[in-house]
Amino acid sequence: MADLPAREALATEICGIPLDGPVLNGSGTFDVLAARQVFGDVLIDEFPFDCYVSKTITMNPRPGNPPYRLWETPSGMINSIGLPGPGLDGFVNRDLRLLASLEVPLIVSVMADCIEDFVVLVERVAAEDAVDGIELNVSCPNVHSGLIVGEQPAETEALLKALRPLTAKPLIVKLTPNVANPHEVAMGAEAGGADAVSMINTVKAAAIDPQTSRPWLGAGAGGLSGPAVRPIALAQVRAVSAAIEIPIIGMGGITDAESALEFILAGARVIAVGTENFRDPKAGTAVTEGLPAALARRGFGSLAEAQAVTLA
Ligand code: RRO
Repeated sequence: MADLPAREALATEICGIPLDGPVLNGSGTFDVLAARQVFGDVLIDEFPFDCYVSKTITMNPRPGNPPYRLWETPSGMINSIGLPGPGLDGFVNRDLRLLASLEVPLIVSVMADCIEDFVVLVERVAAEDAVDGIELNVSCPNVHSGLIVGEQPAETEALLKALRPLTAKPLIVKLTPNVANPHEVAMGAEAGGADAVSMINTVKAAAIDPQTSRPWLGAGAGGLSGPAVRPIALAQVRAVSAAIEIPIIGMGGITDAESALEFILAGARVIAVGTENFRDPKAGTAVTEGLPAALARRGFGSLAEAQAVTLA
């Protein structure tokens, strides 16, 4: 076993944003505002992530989907949250103030159902000094807006071509796993000028209420996440990393340092913890603390050495 890498050996970057380590949160899986209400400043002062990704922001306030919104599965969870949120004004005027006080870089996730609204969201969010990057959520399984941009390579490329001139800040495209060839959508994002892709969003899924024999989730169906989807995510990260040059933020069922490292070895530059945050709000910290030993076990002296591995 190699010597245990020091904490500094986890330092990295994504799209030019310097990071103390490779651990982000998946959008919508760690609500800083709620965490402060429940846990006080503990989780803010010892923040579990090296970069914070906001929940997805929409143009107008939304109530979200009708209940029920969650269903636990073997090794996973189905959600059908449906993007509840304060809308763009509410986010910029209220939530962003707290997020700006975090001591880590901030990526804001946005979603719209037409290019015009994406333009408004990106222009407004990019103008905020506190925002280091923007994630374009083109892959939510829980909103029925007609065309899902992220399922079509040409639509994804056209969206990026419209947004790219609006800002020099990094644009990250959140990919859906619910297509036969995610690498083609990733190539569309790259051709349109994206700086990175993040993957995977949740896998389309449903659950039946044992009492009523009707769909459990209020919206009928939702998205599966957690360790159950990890092998799917790893396969897709491998396929996408072979097809594009821009970096990948890898996620899908990461629970610990070992599973985080699997994503790095599959081709992700950095990783995000999602569903595990619901079980343990300090899961991000646990991943970071376990990484030096996980790297050493595989003979790596730093994160950079693992990032440099290209699997055949
Ligand atoms: O809010 C949601 O229901 C949701 C979103 Br925006 C997403 O991107 N992925 C997901 O599983 N749920």
